[in-house]
Amino acid sequence: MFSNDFLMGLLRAEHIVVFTGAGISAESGIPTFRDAQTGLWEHYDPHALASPTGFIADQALVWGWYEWRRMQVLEAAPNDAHYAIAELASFVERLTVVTQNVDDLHERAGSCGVTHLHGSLHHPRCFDCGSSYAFPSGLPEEPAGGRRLEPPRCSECQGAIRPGVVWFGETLPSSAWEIAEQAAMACDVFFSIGTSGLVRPASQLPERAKLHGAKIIQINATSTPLDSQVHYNFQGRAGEILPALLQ
Ligand code: BJW
Ligand code: ZN
Repeated sequence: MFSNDFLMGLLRAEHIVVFTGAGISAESGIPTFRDAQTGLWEHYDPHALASPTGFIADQALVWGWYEWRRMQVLEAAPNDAHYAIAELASFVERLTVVTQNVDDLHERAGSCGVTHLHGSLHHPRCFDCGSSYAFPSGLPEEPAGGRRLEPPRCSECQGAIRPGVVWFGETLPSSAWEIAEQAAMACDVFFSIGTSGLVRPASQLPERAKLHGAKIIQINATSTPLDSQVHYNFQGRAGEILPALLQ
């Protein structure tokens, strides 16, 4: 499956960036956003659920939906793709993992210093004053499976607590974006794994890396707009392709 040129390029790399999207967690049972039939946006309205205006319009709908998704993640386990990426760190001088995912499956597989471009399900904050909050660890006794649920209130200002994710129309956390941009511009090899590449500004990272001389490798189950730009394209399941790469 992998040519000698490809493998030698990887071995010589001083800095590898692994950029991931929802597809990497699909084999852990976490739904993607845009896959036909199974994608979240096939069944749920992104304007109502993933925008500040949606939260203002119906806080209980949004908070309940995100609690349902957080439960799914708590009940899921990392898959072979997450583990392969964590293992890759011991083969190369420098590995930067940048994810669009709001789950913590990279961390639970052993990756360190993961950059979350779109925030985290596990770090809610106050909608009004921005104070950070933490959930108690472990599964709650009664998971709130997609039901309407009023969000807790902020102890500082009594504002509503919101999910700690980046919604449409919101800017990405500046420190995370800076790390991702710098890493893309400095790396020799850039992996794009399990992302449709449709959401900006994250989708611009592979192009940025290529402009600065990196080899671009894509692993995705379906074709994407990146297909014509990459040096190596592996179409298939990340949980099969990545472990084969490291054998
Ligand atoms: C596998 C696999 C397996 C499956 N193995 N592969 C017009 C109107 C309004 C806004 C815009 C507009 N035009 C552009 C914008 C900007 C907007 C945007 O890009 N929209 C486009 C969708 C059009 N972007 C933003 O708003 C961003 N902010 C911004 O631009 O700020 C500046 C600004 C501010 C104000 C005004 C204007 C500009 C913020 C984007 C935030 C995205 N948020 C979400 C939700 C996060 C919270 C949550 O989880 O609910 O992030 S949307 C959703 O998409 C989520 C994901 O991180 C993101 C990317 O999705 P991803 O990961 O690529 O998943 P999929 O499902 O798309 O793809 C999965 C792939 O895996 C598929 O290809 C499968 O085939 C594959 N796969 N199984 C390998 N086993
Ligand atoms: Zn507050």
